[in-house]
Amino acid sequence: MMKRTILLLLFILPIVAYSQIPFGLQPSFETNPNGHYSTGLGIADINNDGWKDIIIANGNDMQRQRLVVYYNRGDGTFNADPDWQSDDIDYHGHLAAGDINKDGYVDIAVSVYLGAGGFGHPGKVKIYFNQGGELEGTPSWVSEPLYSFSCALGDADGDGDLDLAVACGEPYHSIYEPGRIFYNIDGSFNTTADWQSNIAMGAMDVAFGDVDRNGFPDLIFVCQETDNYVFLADDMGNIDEEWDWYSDHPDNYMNSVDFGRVHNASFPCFVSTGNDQLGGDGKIKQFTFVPPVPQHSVPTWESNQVGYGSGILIAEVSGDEYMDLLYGSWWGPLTILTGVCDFWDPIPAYTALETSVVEAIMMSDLGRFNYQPHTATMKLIAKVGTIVLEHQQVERINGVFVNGLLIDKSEYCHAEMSNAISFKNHIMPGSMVVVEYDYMKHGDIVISNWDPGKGNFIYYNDNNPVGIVEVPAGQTTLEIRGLSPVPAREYIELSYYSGDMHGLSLSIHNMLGERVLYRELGSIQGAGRERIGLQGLPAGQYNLSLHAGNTSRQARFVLTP
Ligand SMILES: [Ca+2]
Ligand SMILES: [Ca+2]
Ligand SMILES: [Ca+2]
Ligand SMILES: [Ca+2]
Repeated sequence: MMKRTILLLLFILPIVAYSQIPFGLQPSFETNPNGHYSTGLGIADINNDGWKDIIIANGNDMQRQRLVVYYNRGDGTFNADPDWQSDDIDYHGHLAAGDINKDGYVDIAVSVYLGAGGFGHPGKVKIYFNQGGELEGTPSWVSEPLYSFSCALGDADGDGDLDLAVACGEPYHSIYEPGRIFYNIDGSFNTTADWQSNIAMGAMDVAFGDVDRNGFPDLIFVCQETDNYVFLADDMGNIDEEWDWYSDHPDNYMNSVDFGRVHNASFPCFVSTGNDQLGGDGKIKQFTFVPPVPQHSVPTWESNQVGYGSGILIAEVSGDEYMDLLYGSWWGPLTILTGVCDFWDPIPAYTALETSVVEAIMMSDLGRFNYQPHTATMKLIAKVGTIVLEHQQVERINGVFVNGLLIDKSEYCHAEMSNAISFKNHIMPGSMVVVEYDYMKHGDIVISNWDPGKGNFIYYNDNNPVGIVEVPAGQTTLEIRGLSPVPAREYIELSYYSGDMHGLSLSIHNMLGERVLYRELGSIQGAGRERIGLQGLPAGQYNLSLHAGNTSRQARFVLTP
């Protein structure tokens, strides 16, 4: 029923009025509410089938509930009820996704705001490791007690693995705590934080971002009651325990943060939603960092009043080169501001009709209809530990080459959907780095909703079809729907669609144009999958071609040793 509704909405909605914003005014899909106080949101391929799944942490400060996963049905659509749930319950806050132990499977770190006794009892942060395509039922790592509403994954010590940064504090009762970092030690963690900020904060959110552009990610905390703080990394990538910047701004009551820049020519900035439940003016603030980073600065831009501002995301949705700003609020609509110059037009370009208590907003092309392959070539003039790709939402990294050599995944790390890649061996001046990746174009919007009577929302992008596309009889179509795993090891699996009955064949060529493999797939109409063994082929880049009649489709992949 839901799929039919989606298709109808796409045709009925007045898309002319919002021609540059490709979303309908109502969610295209809503999960069953199930009484969930949904808070944490992640988009990542948990079961390694090549399709990104939706991970939701439920509970907030309302009820002890479960972490759940909705698996992608292989076409960008989802079941209305979770396909997986954790065995344990907690007052779950926000989450972070990334392959923490580098076994090829995405792991999930989750903040827990309160302890089992509720307010007055500190929560914790914990990690559910992915065991070969399924998260473990109970987290195998749990931190010391602390109040935490949010956490982030990034390289905080310049060694090319994902460390866990934790926003700490409980502003409802004016409990301030130091921010924490737990360093990744070959995939495991001490239960007591290795790093503590030298100042206590009422931090609600945390983000990694190279604020001073020294080639190493820094740490941003946004707070309620206390100021916001930035802690800079030194030239070895170690983040300072002493604060380096604070926001010069009275009555600071911030909820969520995102880091990025409005345009490739812009300086780095972070944006944060004001939430005036406890104080402040309830506006979104932007802080821009023009080097050298001062000790404190005022916002470079403010929105009109939002009120109970919550989830926020910098993403390109309007089709120009300027990043747009998506935000939500408690009992408010999804709202989109379009980027102009180095900030955002405060008059919304889009306001949804549906309201909800928005917690987190993310974007990804869930049906992989418009993954954009891109090759970034960077000649470095100074030593760096982390490179930042020009596209804000990176769907997947297909291969990383340093001075012409494909490097193994154990040599670098990146958090899911992040455009920062951190290296174990710092990249020396004069080196050439090439990154093959797919970035998001025409992404879908996913929103976690706290309302126990509302589900989580997906707004599908009007530029993409939804689900498996029905093709009228007689129309010739041929599609490569996916190649996985990326990069390939020993084999690659092709998923494809053929609209007509055709004799299908595939061939693989190396970068010299030599054909290294040819296979007949038989006469096939509809969707299919084919696993292709690659044993004996040298590591490197290859082109795969799928042929049907006079039509062919190509896709490139990387094979690692
Ligand atoms: Ca999946
Ligand atoms: Ca893992
Ligand atoms: Ca690290
Ligand atoms: Ca930095």
